[in-house]
Amino acid sequence: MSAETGQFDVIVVGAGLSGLYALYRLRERGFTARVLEAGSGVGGTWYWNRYPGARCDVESVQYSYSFSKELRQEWTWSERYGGQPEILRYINFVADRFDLRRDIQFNTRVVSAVFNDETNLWSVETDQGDLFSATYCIMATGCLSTPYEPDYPGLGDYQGDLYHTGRWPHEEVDFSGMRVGVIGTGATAIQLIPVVAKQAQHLTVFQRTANYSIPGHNQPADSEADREFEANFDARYDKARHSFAGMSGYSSPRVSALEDEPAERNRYFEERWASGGGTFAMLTTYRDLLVNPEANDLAAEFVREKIRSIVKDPAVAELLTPRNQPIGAKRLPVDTFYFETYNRDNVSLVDIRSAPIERVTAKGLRTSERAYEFDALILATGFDAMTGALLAMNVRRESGPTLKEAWAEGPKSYLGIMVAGFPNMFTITGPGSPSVKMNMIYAIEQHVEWAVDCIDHLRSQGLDRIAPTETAQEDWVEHAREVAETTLMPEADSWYMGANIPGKPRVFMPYFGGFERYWQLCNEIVADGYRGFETSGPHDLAANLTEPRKDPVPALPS
Ligand code: N01
Repeated sequence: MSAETGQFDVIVVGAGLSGLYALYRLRERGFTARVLEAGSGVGGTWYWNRYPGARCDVESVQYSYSFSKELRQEWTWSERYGGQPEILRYINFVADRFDLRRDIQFNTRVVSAVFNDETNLWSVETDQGDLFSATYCIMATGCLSTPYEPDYPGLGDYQGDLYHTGRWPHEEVDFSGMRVGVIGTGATAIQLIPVVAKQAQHLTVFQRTANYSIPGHNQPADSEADREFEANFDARYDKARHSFAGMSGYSSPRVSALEDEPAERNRYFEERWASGGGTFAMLTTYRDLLVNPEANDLAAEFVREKIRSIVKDPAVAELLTPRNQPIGAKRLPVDTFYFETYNRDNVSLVDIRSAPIERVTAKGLRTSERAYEFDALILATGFDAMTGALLAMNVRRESGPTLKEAWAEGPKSYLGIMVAGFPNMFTITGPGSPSVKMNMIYAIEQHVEWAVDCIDHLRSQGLDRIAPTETAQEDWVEHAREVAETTLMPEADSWYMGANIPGKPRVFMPYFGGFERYWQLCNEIVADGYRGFETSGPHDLAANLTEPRKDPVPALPS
């Protein structure tokens, strides 16, 4: 591939759900943009995470772009919770529907992005040797896009098939007749284990921390309900916007879990467990589940009791029972027969908390107690979340510190969307925004719209530079910290806290004040003349900023 150079109004990094919508929106406003994507196709997290059982745990109709009525009406989901292949087909459909591919460069990983104060341009370099420049950079790099591989001694010596769930091969992997090992019992492993167990001759699961999980009760889409959702879309979307997690259809928690009688509480938990409403259904039962340890433990104990009732071997059930961590303080997975899978004869569970993995060997691995041999080893060990992809690039201001230096004590941003000292760079669903604590797709749309409106506003004002003030950023970081500390979130060793990555600062990274509050605040800040931001311009090359194109977006078929 020959190296390219070029100047655009905006460089977008990543062609997942965020990058695609950013491109659509930028074109709509007449900006020139180039999207740079490391993968060979669109889809981001849904492109990379192709492991068996991968599925969204937000209902498909709510995990769809809202911005185009035509798009909503042209696409029909086949399942209540879409599987990865169908979600990837949907994202490809969107790319084709809006003719987005012509502005996307695939197989191109951004290695550095440097802002020059004099030219007012970002210089963006790729691993293909390209050098692009742009007034604005939209980092659509995803929250869970940098896989984490533990640094086990001997990992390079392993001679069997080695997989990481976050970099799954494109061709089908068949584990039939194989001895398979899986390390990890997070949301990913919980989806993968029941599927691999059905194929493998024997599956050994290495668990460090037991996890809560609730059944998804996935089923074919209810076309009547989906039609009704679309017919009432505006009202449903408005409800989602005014909700904590960007979702509609869940009743708001009414009372404290401590206020209900045990029988009533149990009935209510049972109802939610059976509903298949996922994480949100269970965590919105009572208003204090995520803030009061006593209330939380009632829900936790309900799930523990379910585990004991499902898993037949009491010793295995005991090992699978989470303790000393509040339910919901790690992401609460949604499963399809996860706990039931441990009743199979070909599945065994190994506690690596009491007997840690010491090394990977040519044939398998060795814990402090014994050696295991496998034909295939799967690392379901998660991601360097929220900051991993941003810090993997050399992002810096020519005259200032790198982003890595600026975030040495944890990520700092204003609203999770811009970073003081890094002008004209937008971080879609960045740390400090609700992002992973809500319906991601609505979070993405809100951030993209905010960023593109902001760029458009600058153009209309003859300005071309914006960055948050240090003071506004500090206040936001402090506010986000205070909000998190009123909850049980900091108590778990979760990826939200950066606790899964050795040496990563322990900071609760998402904003947990709820979408409604956040969205309204973002709007107020704009209405108040971009309160907390400094703007300036035009700088030298501002005149190059594109005049709006006349017909930037292909006409929709009638
Ligand atoms: O990653 P995780 P994930 N030695 O970090 C273990 C989203 N998602 O890929 O708990 C041994 O949660 C680790 O053990 P411990 C969702 O937001 C969404 O499963 O740290 N074990 C844990 O068991 C989710 O939260 C969907 O003690 C090690 C596991 O590996 C996020 O992705 C579906 C280890 C990692 O769990 C990440 O989930 C799937 C080590 N050195 C995922 N290092 C949807 O439905 C790690 N582990 C949308």
